[in-house]
Amino acid sequence: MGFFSKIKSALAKTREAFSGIATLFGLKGRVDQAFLKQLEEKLYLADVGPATAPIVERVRQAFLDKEITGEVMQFVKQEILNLFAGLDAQPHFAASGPTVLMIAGVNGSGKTTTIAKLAHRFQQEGRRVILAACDTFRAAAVEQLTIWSQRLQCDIVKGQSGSDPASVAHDAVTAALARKADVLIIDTAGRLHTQDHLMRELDKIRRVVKRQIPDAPHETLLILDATTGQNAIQQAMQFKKVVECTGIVLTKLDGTAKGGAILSIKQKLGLPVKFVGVGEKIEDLETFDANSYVDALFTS
Ligand SMILES: Nc1nc2c(ncn2[C@@H]2O[C@H](COP(=O)(O)OP(=O)(O)OP(=O)(O)O)[C@@H](O)[C@H]2O)c(=O)[nH]1
Ligand SMILES: [Mg+2]
Repeated sequence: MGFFSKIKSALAKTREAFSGIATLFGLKGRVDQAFLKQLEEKLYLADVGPATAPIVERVRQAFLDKEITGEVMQFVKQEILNLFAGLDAQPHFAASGPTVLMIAGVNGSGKTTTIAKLAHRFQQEGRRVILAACDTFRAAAVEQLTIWSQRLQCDIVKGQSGSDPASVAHDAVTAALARKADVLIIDTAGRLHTQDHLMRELDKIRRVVKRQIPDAPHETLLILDATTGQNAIQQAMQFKKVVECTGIVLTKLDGTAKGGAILSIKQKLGLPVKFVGVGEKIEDLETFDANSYVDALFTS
């Protein structure tokens, strides 16, 4: 399945929310206050959030008192697409030597699952992957990642339970360099933004990694659970204050009607969505493509 069909089925519930919007454009009538009100309501229902008002305002300016036509829908689609403009959704790789990816996000957002999916994807591309189990707070977290490494048949570097995550990261970078790995993916604890010391630790991991590979981590991906909609964005804003993030992975896009929240990510965070999680299986991770996303939203 290509991105379009996958994203289309993953967005089933979000599309239900959007289908109301698509229906609006099929109505006979005019772009008047009542129409604009309905457009606004429906965008909010899809959890588009703060991006809603500017979209409605632009439609008002461009079309007030004109007939509702396909042109209006095209305009709204383009407005939505513009929300993603100017951000590079491509993952970055090191020019030479191992690419280091650091994965951060709150408990249960889907970090470990996403790491497995990313590892699988990179392996499919012929890259040699090593995992670093830097979530040393929970023994179960290390076990979970170990099971994935066995399934994926890739190396994993881990420490004793409760050991210093930054020292595990250090060992992992050493291993990645020695074994000439292409990609090192670092799992981190599910941090709550209120836990100051945990945030400081993320920073410490970062610094330790940099000491060995100055331009690493090449990506610091923040994992956000799409089912929490606008809350995920609030969470990300807290994270961003302390951790330098380079992109977002939006997980669990399947099974939520809040997929519209993605539209306010750039506005609120200024970060690109690089990948989306569309299911629990290892292959259920897609690179994000704004055109397909917007087309899928408006396809019945
Ligand atoms: N449906 C769906 N479920 C997902 C997706 N990504 C992750 N999950 C599920 O979300 C749950 C939590 O995932 P984990 O990967 O363990 O999350 P985590 O962030 O590592 O959690 P902690 O280690 O506890 O902080 C698991 O049941 C996953 O199967 C997705 O894209 N779609
Ligand atoms: Mg985990």
